[in-house]
Amino acid sequence: MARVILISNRVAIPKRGTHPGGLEVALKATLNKHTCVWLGWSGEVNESPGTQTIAEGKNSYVITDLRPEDFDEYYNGFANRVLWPIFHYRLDLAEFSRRDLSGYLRVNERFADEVLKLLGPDDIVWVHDYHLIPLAKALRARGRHNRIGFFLHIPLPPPESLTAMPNHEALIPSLGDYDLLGFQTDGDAANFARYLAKELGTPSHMSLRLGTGDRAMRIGTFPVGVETREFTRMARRSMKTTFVQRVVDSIPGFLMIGVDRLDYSKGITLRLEAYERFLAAHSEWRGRITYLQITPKSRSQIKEYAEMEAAVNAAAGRINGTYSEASWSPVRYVNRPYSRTALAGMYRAAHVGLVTPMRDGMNLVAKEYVAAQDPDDPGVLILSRFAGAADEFREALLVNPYDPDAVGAAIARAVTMPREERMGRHRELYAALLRNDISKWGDKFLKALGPQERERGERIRDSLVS
Ligand code: ADQ
Repeated sequence: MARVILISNRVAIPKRGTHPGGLEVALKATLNKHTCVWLGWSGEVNESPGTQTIAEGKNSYVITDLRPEDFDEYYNGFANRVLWPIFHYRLDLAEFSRRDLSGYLRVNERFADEVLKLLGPDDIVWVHDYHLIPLAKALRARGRHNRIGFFLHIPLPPPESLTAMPNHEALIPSLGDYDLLGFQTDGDAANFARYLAKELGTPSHMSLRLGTGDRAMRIGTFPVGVETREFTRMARRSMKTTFVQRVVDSIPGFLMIGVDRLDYSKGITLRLEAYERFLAAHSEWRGRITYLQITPKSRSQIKEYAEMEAAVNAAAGRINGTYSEASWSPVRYVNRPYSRTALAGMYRAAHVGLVTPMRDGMNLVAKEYVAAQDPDDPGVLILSRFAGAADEFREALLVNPYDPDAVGAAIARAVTMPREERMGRHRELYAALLRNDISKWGDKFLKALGPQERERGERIRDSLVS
């Protein structure tokens, strides 16, 4: 079988403790089954960037540094100040500059040069996420005809928003140089098809001829999942550890948990407001529920993130100032990461999982929370209807995160939900998790991308991959 070349902004090297979100877990099965090379940014910034190759069993990891201007223009600039907000439906937060765009394109060219050094003719290339949209185009320009797939981990907005991005006319159609485009939900895939129909006049049924030569690009939906049964076992074991027991013992009454990177897309400020309304309307719960919000900081160099950090601090401080007593604080706000095991145990200990992003590609926290529950006495998941996970999790308490009163009412419903109902909902949610277990995710994508599919010719071109 051909090698799989994985390319993403950050690389998770085993035993080095790097945590690029859920990507490491998502790619675990692929890394185990195939011979892989995983290439990306080392996380280091310096004037004379180097590239390092680390062998680990049959796989290898190629990490390359960024120059200071690359870090500013590519990472903090175009990727996180333009693509991230626009793709999360936040046109108001996008700050476009031509300099950042050219930095973004330059780093993509550099990544393409690095890939070229190791790419064999039969290798399959799998590119991840919004940082690397033009990578296939850069590889095609270097004469490479390998199968190249792209998976977008974040949402794709409707064309009405996407077209507000300066230079979208060049960037978005460059996705046509991939053989397969994977999205988290059917809604994202449909938004992309609508963009193509509107902007390029491509027929909007999902068989697309775009890009160079006679290649047919296809699009499909591949919802990211978690390692369900393994996570359940981990949560069960972790619940018994001294660490989790201490957390449990330190909390009078019910525990409600939120776990997110500190990011405006996650809706943490409005979520706190919802909890405040719940406490105001339900005085009987004061002293009997604690909301633990675990939120490691991210992208702090970007102004919008620093502002949001201040807003979250202020909201948590206000609620604690208003409602705390000597023996109880309503909010416990923690700015640090925890191990996966510790998180699993805390999820299991929590009576309510509060996951209310304003917009999210999938949201793995919602899935981890469900996987962690005790099926005989499960907690209740409150989930934003704007998380990709809501497509699969119809039995969660689905809420509109823009409506703090409704989220507050959902908290009241969750803490009083009878056990039978909790068990019934959990059964359905768990079944949904198993249907899209992460162990099958990589295979589904690679199978759809692989050369065996190409040989089947026209028939494949006419089908939507799912
Ligand atoms: P993220 O925006 O990073 O991912 P999410 O899907 O919630 O969001 O994944 C976060 C991961 O980080 C989870 O596995 C979670 O356990 C972990 N994490 C969060 N806080 C932590 C903490 N304090 N300590 C340790 N670990 C923590 C992007 C997209 C999502 C999409 C994923 C995967 O934005 O929509 O679901 O990629 O495709």
